[in-house]
Amino acid sequence: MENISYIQIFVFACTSLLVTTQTHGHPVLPKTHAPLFIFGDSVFEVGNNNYFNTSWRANYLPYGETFFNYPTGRFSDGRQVPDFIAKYAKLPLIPPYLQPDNHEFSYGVNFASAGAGAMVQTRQGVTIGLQTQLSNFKNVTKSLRKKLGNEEAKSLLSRAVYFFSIGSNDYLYPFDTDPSVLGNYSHQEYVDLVIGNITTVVEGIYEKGGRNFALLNLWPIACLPYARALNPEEGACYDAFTPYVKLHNKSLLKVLKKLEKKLNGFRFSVSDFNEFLTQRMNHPSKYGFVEGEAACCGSGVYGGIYNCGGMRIAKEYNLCKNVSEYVYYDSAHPTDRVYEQFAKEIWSGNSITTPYNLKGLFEN
Ligand SMILES: *[C@@H]1O[C@H](CO)[C@@H](O)[C@H](O)[C@H]1NC(C)=O
Ligand SMILES: *[C@@H]1O[C@H](CO)[C@@H](O)[C@H](O)[C@H]1NC(C)=O
Ligand SMILES: *[C@@H]1O[C@H](CO)[C@@H](O)[C@H](O)[C@H]1NC(C)=O
Ligand SMILES: *[C@@H]1O[C@H](CO)[C@@H](O)[C@H](O)[C@H]1NC(C)=O
Ligand SMILES: *[C@@H]1O[C@H](CO)[C@@H](O)[C@H](O)[C@H]1NC(C)=O
Ligand SMILES: CC(=O)N[C@H]1CO[C@H](CO)[C@@H](O)[C@@H]1O
Repeated sequence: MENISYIQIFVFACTSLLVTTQTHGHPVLPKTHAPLFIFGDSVFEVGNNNYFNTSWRANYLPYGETFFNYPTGRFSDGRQVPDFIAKYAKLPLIPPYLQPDNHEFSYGVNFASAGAGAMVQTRQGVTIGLQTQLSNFKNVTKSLRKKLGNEEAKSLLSRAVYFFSIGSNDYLYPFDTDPSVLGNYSHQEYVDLVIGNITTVVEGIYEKGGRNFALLNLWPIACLPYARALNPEEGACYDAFTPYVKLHNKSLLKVLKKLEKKLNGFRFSVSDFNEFLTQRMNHPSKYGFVEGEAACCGSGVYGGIYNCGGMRIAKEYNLCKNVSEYVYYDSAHPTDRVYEQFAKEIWSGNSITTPYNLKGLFEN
């Protein structure tokens, strides 16, 4: 296991070396390549949480079993969506911001942290919230300016794509801890706080020169295996989440259209992760899956108890025989195979992605 990670680091270091020596005639990427900066939660996490004290980690087996062959910290049996998008954009694998040996930011970097929300109080202290991810990004822009000079850094940041998966934890967290918090707000008021905080971060990146933003809308969190287990009526979708998801998805699109009008050069893409997953959950066989609702790895009804790997709640857990048959890997996260289908669709398709697909955002 150790060997594999060293080899990966070595390959990455060599790739960086080749690019920094491109004047010697070995360019790996054209000078005008667009980097990928990644923000968000466990859907996009690639290992930041391995570097601070938190139980919100996936750096133990069986996570990573089908692709990397070791647990990288990704909440998946293999890759995450940004891994596929980086590949399609001909970028190297984008490392986590906190990886200590990484000083190469010109292909982008991944700030995402499992458990994170847009609001500061969402799982504060055990995750890197979105506002802190913005501070970390600002720090990266500083080191890019130092390394490349102001002009080239500015150009790089304006070509870059900023990719977000955020919001679900802002709604899940109060249900985990103290649902009465939500009682003080109407659905729309609470959604407005979440969307307001996402907007602040998008605008903060725009101020630093970012122009191309890709966001996922909220997925059907009411029907996650995890939410089904949370439901007092065990096994049914937890419908208390649904109004938030509907309003969030509506408001997100609205606010991005507003920003497009207000901010010169602002371009965006919203991908309907909700519709994509709902289709696969309801009609798994149509998309090559066998099981759309239960998790491959976990325990209890629908595998909804969040203990894949046996490091949380209870040691005993079940692992399915053939992960390719499953839409959900653990109680709250899809499989590598689902992510690959999704990444392909949002990269070059136009059925669930609007107004640009990811390829369109990269071509600028
Ligand atoms: C990590 O956090 C846990 C839970 O808060 C605490 O019990 C433990 O002492 C911490 N470990 C370190 C090394 O700080
Ligand atoms: C900012 O970036 C520098 C250089 O990459 C790093 O040494 C420092 O720890 C970073 N600071 C924060 C607050 O992340
Ligand atoms: C709801 O609001 C009231 C009045 O502002 C406050 O006292 C209370 O702590 C809030 N409840 C929660 C759970 O946040
Ligand atoms: C962001 O969330 C905080 C609560 O964490 C809230 O007080 C604030 O108003 C929100 N910001 C916006 C712009 O909505
Ligand atoms: C695993 O499931 C996939 C998808 O249903 C199927 O194509 C494959 O043949 C299965 N593999 C095994 C070893 O059964
Ligand atoms: C605009 C958008 O994508 N809306 C979706 C948000 O999620 C709900 C499900 O709760 C879908 O019905 C909407 O299509």
